[in-house]
Amino acid sequence: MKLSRRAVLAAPVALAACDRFASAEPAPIIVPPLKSIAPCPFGTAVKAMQLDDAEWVALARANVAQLTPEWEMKMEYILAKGLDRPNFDRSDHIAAFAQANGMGLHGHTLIWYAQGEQAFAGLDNAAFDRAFDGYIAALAGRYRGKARSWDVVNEPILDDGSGLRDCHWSRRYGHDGYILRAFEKARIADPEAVLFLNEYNQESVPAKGEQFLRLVERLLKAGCPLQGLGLQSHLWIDIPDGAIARYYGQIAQFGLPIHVSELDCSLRTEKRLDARSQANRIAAQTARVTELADAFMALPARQRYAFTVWGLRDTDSWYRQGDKDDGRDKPLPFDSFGRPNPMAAALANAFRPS
Ligand code: 9MR
Repeated sequence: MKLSRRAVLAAPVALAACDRFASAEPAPIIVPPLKSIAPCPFGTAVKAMQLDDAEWVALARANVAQLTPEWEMKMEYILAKGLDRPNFDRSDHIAAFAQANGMGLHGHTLIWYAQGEQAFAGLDNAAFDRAFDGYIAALAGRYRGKARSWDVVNEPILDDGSGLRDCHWSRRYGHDGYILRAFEKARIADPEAVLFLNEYNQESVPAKGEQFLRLVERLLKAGCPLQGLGLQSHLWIDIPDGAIARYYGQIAQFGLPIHVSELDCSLRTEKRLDARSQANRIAAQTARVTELADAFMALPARQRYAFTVWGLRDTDSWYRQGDKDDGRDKPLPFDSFGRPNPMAAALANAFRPS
């Protein structure tokens, strides 16, 4: 029964409680390897440099069955030297590591409003078309048979959900037009890969979720080879209770595979005065992650495509890089030493069959 399972995993090691020498250190959290209990491939984002970090490699081999390149399969890296000098060295390295370790590879991302503006600047229409189609053909074609799926288009919707973003792609092909074109070209480049539309805040910002559902409807009606829906799931602790579960009830209607594609849950809030303790924030995080994982588990098995976290250790997170790092956020399932966080226990509890 669910409650008792949760209690077991979250409970301190019983012996420690009886030991008069027990320290005040919280008892270790013990979880099975996440890939062994997830209902589908359990994945993580990866940066090529992590492949040289023995601790990261050991944690990944134990827990994950699939990799998503965090940034080195994007235009910002591949086209850094220009359209005519694409650089696939790091994405090749990640793909080879995945293959050597029996892990799946999820391609991220072919077309994104945030990338490629500089590389495509100044092209006339015919050259733009050649470059757009050629990029997708080159990248998706290169990993044909290696990537099991692709985020073909990333984040097309405005943050407030009021419509689709204007960008260099939409200015040439129209708002739905660039998405349709990208999917068609990806389909040709790799006829077997599962093609995803990927977006954040669908389950947390109702207007954005609504806009995503309408976009999916239009694309399917237009004959787009869209085959999967990516919910990035960059969660935060104050998402209202029930919002995530409600959205899963709506998005499941299409019958398409769903990928939790970039899960993390920041403990930070934007409230200027927020005196909540770290323990209180972690309890809220557990509630949000549990709601998400339970909603995913409630999908029909054929719709549970993969479940990916956006990094393994807190210190691997984009929230903990550079200026953004407050030194305290714990958005991921493992701490900086690779020990399970409460988030790992929340996932394990949701994944394990009752
Ligand atoms: O985590 C990624 C970070 O390392 C990169 O610098 C950044 C820009 O490429 O992208 C981050 O990942 C984003 C993902 O590609 C799309 N959804 C939001 C993610 C977090 O910003």
